[in-house]
Amino acid sequence: MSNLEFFTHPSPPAPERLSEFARAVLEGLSAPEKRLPCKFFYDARGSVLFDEICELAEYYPTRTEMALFRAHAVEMARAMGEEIALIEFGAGALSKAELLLDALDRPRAYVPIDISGDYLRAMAARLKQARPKLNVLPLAADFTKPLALPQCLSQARRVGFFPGSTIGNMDGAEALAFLRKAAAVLKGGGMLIGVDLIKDPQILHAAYNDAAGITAAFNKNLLVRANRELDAGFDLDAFAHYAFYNPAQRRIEMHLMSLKDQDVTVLGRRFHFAQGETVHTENSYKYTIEGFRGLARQAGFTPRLVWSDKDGLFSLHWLEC
Ligand code: AVJ
Repeated sequence: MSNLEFFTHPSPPAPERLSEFARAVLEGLSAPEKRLPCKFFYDARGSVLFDEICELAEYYPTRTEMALFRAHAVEMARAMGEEIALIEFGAGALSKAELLLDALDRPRAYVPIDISGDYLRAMAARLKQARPKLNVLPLAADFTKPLALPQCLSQARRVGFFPGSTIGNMDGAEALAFLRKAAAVLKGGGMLIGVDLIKDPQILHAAYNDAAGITAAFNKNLLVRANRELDAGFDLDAFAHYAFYNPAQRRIEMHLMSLKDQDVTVLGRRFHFAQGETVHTENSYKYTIEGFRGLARQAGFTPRLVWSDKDGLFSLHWLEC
């Protein structure tokens, strides 16, 4: 190998030196059906785009769930109990927890967990300013991995909080495994969990294909992130946002579709995309109320109260463990 070749074609970095995102992209684009895990949407820009999605007219889950908190926070807080440690999985902007925290009887701690570290610290600092007496313990972590809770919580009644139907991003086996682990960590307490419901597919379709194109930008942000962090060469105009409801699987699927035959380089490796080929970027599973209660039971929870809006769009479940 000549020197020139050495410099123009550096060998790809050894796998163990790569970031988790890098490994996921290389692996996901090498698979026969290309895929990327949805958790990588949430860099700083992705977290802001997600907040914008939550404000969209077409995106019913956030406002429906917020209305359920406003209407039933007192009843929810009573079920959760007094002096609890509230542990939120995927806390985002913390806006849902605020409604609950107002209703809770002397909460001992609020532990927001989020993968978007800088965003989480900024949101936690803002919450701390608004509520100086609340013990806010932000944890920048991937909650799908084993995680260590602060030692000081071992004696407290621990209650999980998992709103937004984030559980919908997991397939059945992943959801069951997550709920089992949560039940072990929260033993003696419980969990309040938001679950999106099966409904008219046109409502679902609109929610993931908004007119303003924010969901498309959120989806394509994966490519923007790869271009920035992995020296990738994705042409954003050569990929389309593609989201649809798959009724057999009871899920919304999001994909990025290649609009032409093309090769894209990522970390010095070349990947081919045929015209019409897709990268599967997210699933968002929808449940029936009874179906979800069955899953919770299988995971070792006892399902108790359920709250739902009159149109049956969204549900909140209080589970004991
Ligand atoms: C993060 C699970 C609430 O599945 O609805 C929104 C993410 N993706 N629009 C969902 C999302 C596209 C969202 N959750």
